[in-house]
Amino acid sequence: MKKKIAVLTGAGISAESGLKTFRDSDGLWEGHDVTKVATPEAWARDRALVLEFYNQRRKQALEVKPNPGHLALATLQEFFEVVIITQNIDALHEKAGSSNVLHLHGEISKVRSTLDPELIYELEGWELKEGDKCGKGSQLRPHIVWFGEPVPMMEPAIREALSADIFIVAGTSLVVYPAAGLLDFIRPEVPKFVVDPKIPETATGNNFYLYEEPASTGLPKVKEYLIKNYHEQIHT
Ligand code: BV8
Repeated sequence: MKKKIAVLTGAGISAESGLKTFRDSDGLWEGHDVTKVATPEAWARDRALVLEFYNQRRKQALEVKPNPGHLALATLQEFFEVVIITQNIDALHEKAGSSNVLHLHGEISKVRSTLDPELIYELEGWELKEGDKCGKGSQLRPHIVWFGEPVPMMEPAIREALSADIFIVAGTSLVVYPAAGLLDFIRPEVPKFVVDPKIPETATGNNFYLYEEPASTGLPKVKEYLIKNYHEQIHT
């Protein structure tokens, strides 16, 4: 029976692929505070600005490649059952080969009806425009969880955290809730690993194995450590 690894990732794991993080110095989008643009109020007040914000990010997300951090997590699937719970809206985990990815905050390549939230489409290309409508004739919006909106994937994510034998946190400042609250559902006996050049407050003094370094070097080390210490070699 393969041990189960749950991984919580954030913007930091995509940083070395070229996608900006939210809270590092230059911030995500020059001059705009994400928590002001990624909201239903902004969508109601200035739809063109919000569409442009996501069109720019979608264009970038379509061009970037996974880095050794994403690839190390994909390789772990050969030795363990792995579920990736990501706050990221890019598809770099999937491009790296991870087959069980749960997007807490939505996906940049998807759009949905503003009339019927069940109507979700894969967007062709990078541009969603004013006037692009769903099958029922209402404007399409990014299939993204904005600040102030509920996180429907939190339930399944909690179930995954509760049943994990090993937990890895990589590239997240653990500032955004309820995502960061996932840590409260890890069983006490479960070994926890964190990979981040600036270990987040929540992970210090909370008996994490600390890898104070970027994802591209830290996650391959965690992968090696887990295979050596937690993968039963099936002696044929
Ligand atoms: C909700 C999609 C209620 C958008 C996102 C006051 C206090 C506490 C909470 C709140 C508060 N006021 C409001 C809230 C709630 C709010 C929240 O948490 N706000 C924060 C800002 C305080 N949360 C919400 O609004 C959520 N909804 O609560 O709804 C509700 C319930 C029922 C009914 C109605 C309403 C919704 C939150 C989801 C928002 N959407 N994303 C988009 O992407 O455009 S969140 C956004 O932040 C991204 O998803 C991102 O992933 C996420 C978290 O950021 P991180 O991923 O952690 O990125 P960050 O830059 O912060 O950190 C990067 C880390 O990487 C750093 O640690 C850095 O050191 C590290 N790093 C850098 N380089 C590397 C690296 N690591 C490894 N390798 C490297 N090379």
